[in-house]
Amino acid sequence: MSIAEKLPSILIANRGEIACRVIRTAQRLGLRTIAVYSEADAEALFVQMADEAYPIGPAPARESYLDADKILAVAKQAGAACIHPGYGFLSENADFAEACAAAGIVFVGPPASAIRAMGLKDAAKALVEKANVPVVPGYHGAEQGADFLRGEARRIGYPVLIKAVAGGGGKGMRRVERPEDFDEALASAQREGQNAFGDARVLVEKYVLSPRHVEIQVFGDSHGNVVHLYERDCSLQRRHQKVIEEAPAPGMTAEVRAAMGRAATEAARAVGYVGAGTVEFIADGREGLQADRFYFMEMNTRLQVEHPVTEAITGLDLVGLQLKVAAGEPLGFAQQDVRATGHAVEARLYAEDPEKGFLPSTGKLWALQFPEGEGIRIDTGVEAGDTVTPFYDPMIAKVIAHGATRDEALDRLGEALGETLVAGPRTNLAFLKALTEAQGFRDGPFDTGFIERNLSALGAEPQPLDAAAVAAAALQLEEERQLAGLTLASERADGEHRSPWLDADAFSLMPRPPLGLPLNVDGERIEARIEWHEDGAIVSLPGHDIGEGEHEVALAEAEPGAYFALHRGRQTAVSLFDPFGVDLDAAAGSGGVVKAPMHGKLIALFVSVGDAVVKGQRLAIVEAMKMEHVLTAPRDGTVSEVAGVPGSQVAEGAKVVVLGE
Ligand code: MV4
Repeated sequence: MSIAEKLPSILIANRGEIACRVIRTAQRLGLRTIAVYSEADAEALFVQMADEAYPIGPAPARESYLDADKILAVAKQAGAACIHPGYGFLSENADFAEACAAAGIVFVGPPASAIRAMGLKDAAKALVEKANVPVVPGYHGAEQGADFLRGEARRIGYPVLIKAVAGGGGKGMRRVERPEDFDEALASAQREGQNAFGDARVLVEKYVLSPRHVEIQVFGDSHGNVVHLYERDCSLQRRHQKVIEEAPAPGMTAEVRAAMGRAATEAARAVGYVGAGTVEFIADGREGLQADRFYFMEMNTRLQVEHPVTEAITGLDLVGLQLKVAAGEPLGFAQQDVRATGHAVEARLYAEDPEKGFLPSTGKLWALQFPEGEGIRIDTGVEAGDTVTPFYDPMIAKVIAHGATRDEALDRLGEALGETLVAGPRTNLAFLKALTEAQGFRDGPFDTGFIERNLSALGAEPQPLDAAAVAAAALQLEEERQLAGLTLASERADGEHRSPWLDADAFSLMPRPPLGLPLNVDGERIEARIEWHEDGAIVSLPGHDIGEGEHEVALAEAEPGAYFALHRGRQTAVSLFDPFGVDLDAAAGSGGVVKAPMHGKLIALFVSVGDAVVKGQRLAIVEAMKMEHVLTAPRDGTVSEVAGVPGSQVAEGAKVVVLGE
């Protein structure tokens, strides 16, 4: 019996690229696909792709993609045989998995008991330790008093890491170097754990130095088979957000792979695992990967964002395998049948601004274009014209490259990124391209601190004006201005209302004088000077070197007279200067205004009006997306204004503290 005979229809309880990804395989296998969507996603690609689609509520995830009851009601109404949760949202919600089963709908994922067993860090560690899986030395017990835990930290030896028991993704995690810093770090980790997960309990571990994140993809079926599909290296992260993932891991040996693969499948067996899962290890990377220097971190009981690199090297369709296993069939292959070919890398293209501390960026995608090429795969859930909203993860696409060697894969990835065009929101495109070329990443070994140590070399700091981009846009705008017959104030100095240079006859008779074209460049007024010569025009910008352009500038029109000039992965917004259209706030620069990085809650304020502060001093803490963001002074100064009191909500970009001289 085929998969589609056992599971004729599937509801995808997710959105964006992963919903598209699941739909593609489900349709290939002949399943009827059912999408659910929030008000923000009515026009989204995944809704268009699905055979059927049902609205499930307002944009905030809590009222739509996280509303288990609503999704189950739709599943019953539409007659869905199974539900694929994707990643995030309800994917690791044991209650939801159970509710599906109770409704007679197959949950495409592990049994609820396995999700629960791996959900709590301390319990999961104790459990896998019994199955002979190595765990980091530490205290994972119930006693939570500060004095006791400080004693445990001393016993374990500094540096230590305090982690919220219910944590994940770095939330509620504090590295402590010295005993005297222990209490403050403990209080902060407990507070974050309480706020984010409603659980203030922590565990204390030895801090693994030069940590590398290596994870093993595992698969189980309902017949007791468990295999692993090699490893992925996800060490290239920033603040626990993966940036580039790859398979296999650089420096992996057959011996370490066998040991890690065995540990991962043992961990999976220990909880009766069925379906796709990932066992995360942390490896001490100081002397290369070693069979006795990796430790179980956690198990993710879902399909992961980075699964395409595993698909690229193994040639397997992991969603197809999930459906096969969900239909009750055996995997159909054994460990020794799993082969890997070549090397694969994945880069996550995000709507965020590396030049502004990776702040999420939103807005309409005026242009979006991806290349095709040998070994290139693009997984995306958006198209030109869509809007990146603040409601969901701002990932625009995953760019995946496969090659015979790591170098070839990285070359292909870099080339693909170079041919990718995005206009509208700021993106990390240039940053990703720089990473593919970074010597330290190319040569290895690199650990999870690589990005943070190389921010400047990777261009993740304010960059000077892209004069080549502005020049290209200036010429385009000037050409359009001539075609439209618009005159500039400077051309009207003599009282004429029509420039003689817009008149074809006059143009042919006289040499054309240089022109000063007033522009709005990313909210700043800049005058471009255009000079005409026999073989074309030359643009110069006062105080800026345009340089020889070996890289093409692509122009994406936003509205008449306004362009995004795309150049080397960066964008510059250029329009004819309109004094009433300028964002004065942006043009003035932030100076001493310290703003909330995201929508959130002000949970601590350390200064009041009149306080003298020094650059880098902590001013306030904003809690957003369940994480604490410390706001620091951008320079020395005196506090001239404090907006808000602890406990109050702050909007993204709202000023929190203002510094005077
Ligand atoms: C650690 C560690 C060092 N020692 N545990 C970060 C997220 C969470 N999954 C576990 N993490 C870490 N746990 C010990 N005992 C360093 C990290 C860590 C890290 C781990 C994986 C990937 C990126 C990381 C970045 C910083 C810290």
